[in-house]
Amino acid sequence: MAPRVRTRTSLRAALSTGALVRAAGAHNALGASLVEQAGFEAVWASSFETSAARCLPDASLLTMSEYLEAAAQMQAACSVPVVADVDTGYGGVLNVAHMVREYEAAGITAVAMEDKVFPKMNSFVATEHALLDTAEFQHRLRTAKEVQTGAEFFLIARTEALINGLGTEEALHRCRAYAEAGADAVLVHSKARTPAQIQEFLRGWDRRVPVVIVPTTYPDWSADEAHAAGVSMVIYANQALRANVQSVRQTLRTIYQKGSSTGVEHDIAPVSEIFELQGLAQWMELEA
Ligand code: SPV
Ligand code: MG
Repeated sequence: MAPRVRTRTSLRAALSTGALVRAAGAHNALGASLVEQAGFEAVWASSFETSAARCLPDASLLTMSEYLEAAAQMQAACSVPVVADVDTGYGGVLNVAHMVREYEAAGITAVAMEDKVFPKMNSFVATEHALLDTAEFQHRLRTAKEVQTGAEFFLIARTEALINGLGTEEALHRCRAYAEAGADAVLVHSKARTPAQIQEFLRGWDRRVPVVIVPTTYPDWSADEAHAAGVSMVIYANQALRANVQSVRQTLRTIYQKGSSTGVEHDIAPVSEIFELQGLAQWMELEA
């Protein structure tokens, strides 16, 4: 039991103010804490990061329980909401129902589910990215909303239409259908190098539910610009993981080559900061 008292805000509450919600990706509690400390309003429990943390491709290889355990550990360490990336919902309609029950029971109040066929592959991998029928995905969304028990539970419906190579019209058609089926927000993903596709989508969107984007391949479009264009939530899905890989690699290389850690001491966090992230002072108070 962590002795820290945490005030949880829900994603629903954060989005209801109309302010932009910024999320950043993580794969464990430590990463999620760093996201929160940096000021982000939400943590993205990324399937890409969670898979990479196991040195596995983001290809539906881990089970729902493994993704849930990671997301729940992140939520336990944070007071901002964790938005769990639940891929395709881990199977058919019944798997989706089971997923919603399990995630809610574990304290996760926001999930993002995508309209690809299981097993899915990460959106940036050059492969087919087959989509589910719109009606079938609507069925899954309706089921998810039907079985949710808490009023705060928030369902983001993600379309991979643009990832598949279908145009903006198909993405709009699907997102309208998903909103009709009860989705609380839509996520329109793009792997284009500019925000043009997303901007076209936003011009055609009637704003019936909030729009979420993941600007990995079009990083020059700022959060403020996206917000002004009608985006409600921006997810920086994997930058922390990539920063981690680069800096750890560099640090270890230097220590190994120099035969001491002197040269990196100024570039790495002091042990006292790790104590802080561990909540050590509170634990020691508890003992006293
Ligand atoms: C993730 O971070 O797992 C995502 C975003 O779903 S992407 O990797 O772009 O598919
Ligand atoms: Mg993912």
